[in-house]
Amino acid sequence: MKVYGYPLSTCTRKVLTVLAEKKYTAEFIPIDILKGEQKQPSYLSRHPFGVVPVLEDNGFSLYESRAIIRYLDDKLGGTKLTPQGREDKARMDQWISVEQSYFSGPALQMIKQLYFAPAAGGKPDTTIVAEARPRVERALEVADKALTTHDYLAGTFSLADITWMPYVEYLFASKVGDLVTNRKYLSAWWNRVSERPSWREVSRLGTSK
Ligand SMILES: N[C@@H](CCC(=O)N[C@@H](CS)C(=O)NCC(=O)O)C(=O)O
Repeated sequence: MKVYGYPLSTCTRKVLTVLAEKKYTAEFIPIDILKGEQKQPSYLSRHPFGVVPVLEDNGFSLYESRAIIRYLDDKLGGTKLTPQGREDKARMDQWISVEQSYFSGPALQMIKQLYFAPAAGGKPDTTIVAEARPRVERALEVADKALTTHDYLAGTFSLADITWMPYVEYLFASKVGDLVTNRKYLSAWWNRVSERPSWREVSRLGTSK
């Protein structure tokens, strides 16, 4: 099995975290998105939209991180990351959809301005941050409320938690971790999930903090 990705990329990290949970070692092919390798014809033949990650498994090729992690959980042994019950599984899908629809977009807008722009020697665009921040807060508020009755988004640790984690980590790296720590249940959730050996292993790959 091969994973084409970039270790600091949030979507690559979802895939690597699932592999670590499964204790499965895939061959990692680095694609340097800062150098534009994801737009080279050789890579575009694997991913028509020119982004990472891509999974290749014995002739089967798949892109889109959320599709890849579902495939890996279904295929590989080890810790099951999809709840068995119909309602809990639907709840997991709901939270993956919430991440994609309402959280990661505005979170990445903040992260690009507050983490990546300064890291490249630039200044954050405060207008973009001001526009994105309330949308991030709204998503975190909704998650915090849900976590008052559950330790994890879908009841047990699942793919849903994994899809949220890379963005939450980058909020801390962007020095707006108070958005998380100010929310009691979300903060407790972050402490729980970020202590998992799989996440520690993936975090070590990059110096995002
Ligand atoms: N919906 C895609 C998004 C992939 C994506 O946007 N990847 C980013 C890194 S997290 C990327 O490759 N960016 C480089 C670019 O946009 O050229 C997925 O979930 O896999």
